[in-house]
Amino acid sequence: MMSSLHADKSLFLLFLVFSQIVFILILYRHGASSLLQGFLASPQGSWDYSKTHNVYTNLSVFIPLSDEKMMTHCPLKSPILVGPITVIFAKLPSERGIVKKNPFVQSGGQYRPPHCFAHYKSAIIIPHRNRELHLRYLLYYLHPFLQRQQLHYRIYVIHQAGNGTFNRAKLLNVGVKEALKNEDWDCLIMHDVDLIPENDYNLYICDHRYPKHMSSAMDKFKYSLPYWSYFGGVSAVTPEQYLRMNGFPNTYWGWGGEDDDMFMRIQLAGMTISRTPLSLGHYKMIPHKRDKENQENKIRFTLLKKTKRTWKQDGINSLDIQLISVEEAQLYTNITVDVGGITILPPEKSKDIWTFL
Ligand code: UD2
Ligand code: MN
Repeated sequence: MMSSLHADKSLFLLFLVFSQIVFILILYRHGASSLLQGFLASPQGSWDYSKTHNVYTNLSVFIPLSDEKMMTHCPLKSPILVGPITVIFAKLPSERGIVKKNPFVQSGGQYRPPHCFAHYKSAIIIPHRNRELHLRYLLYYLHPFLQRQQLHYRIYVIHQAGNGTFNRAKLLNVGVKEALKNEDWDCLIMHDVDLIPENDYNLYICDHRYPKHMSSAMDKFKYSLPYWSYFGGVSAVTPEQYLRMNGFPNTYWGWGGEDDDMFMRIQLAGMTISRTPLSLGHYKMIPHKRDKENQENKIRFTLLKKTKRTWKQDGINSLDIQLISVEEAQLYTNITVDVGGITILPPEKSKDIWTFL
């Protein structure tokens, strides 16, 4: 009897040691925040997108506390997440309508849960020009989406002034710099204006190990990755990760390449990326044509070949812009900036405006 008890005890101890080793290995390989994300994002694995919920579901349960001293931290797992969201682009909501539906959003598009202290502070940074309708849809969907995650957040729209060639990555650099003047954000989320998240378990928080690619499964790519190093669409970096990779390149004018450069500089800075699982990273892109002043960047492959040599000089440490205005609109902070570039009219194609560095 005694010896079998003894054997049981040793077996149990062995089991404990073994499970601890497994736990440490998982932590080492996947990091605490992905464990947390895994814990929060139940049910794990696959999601059923044939059953979806209205994006404004459950928000009325958040009521401000009459006595702020009674306020405690929000629970780690928001109890009102719903999973798949109904995303349709039929009737365009009015700006006033969106404001009415989001009574707790403060001037500048900022929100803090009115009933508890948020665990995370995220800045959403949107490069923008002449996509007002896309912006309206995004604001309609994103505000309630983020509120259900119980985040402290603020939406920044970085508007490129003039009609020179678009420069997405440079606008993102401006957004990060300006956002960090407001608040010590835990997480900086780079967000295309035309991408709508389809699952609110896709948390808008950073992975503290590595920059995180969030739009891993988009309808335009049939909900799969277009290529393994893809980093376009929506991504999240901590301020530390951002500084470590010297921000984003300023030298990509027009469409394409800047996202691959971001991926490359992450590796060059000794990091790698993490990625939201495909079943969770579902996004719909509002269908659109290529914008007139966002011509394909034909020299992007030449630039990418040079990144290894240029990333330490070209980035947040070399950002050169003229800030035109910072305004607090009702649903977002509107930053307008002149990102430079030279605009010339080629003689034979005088209707096309070309910009280059
Ligand atoms: C892809 C990537 C995008 C970026 C781009 C190449 C996806 C979903 N996204 O977008 O992250 O890497 O390729 O540069 O694959 N924008 C304006 N006004 C303009 C032009 C662009 O607001 O005139 C902004 C807007 O936020 C837009 C983003 O820049 O979502 C990317 O431009 P796009 O949507 O024309 O390019 P797309 O869909 O191929
Ligand atoms: Mn797009």
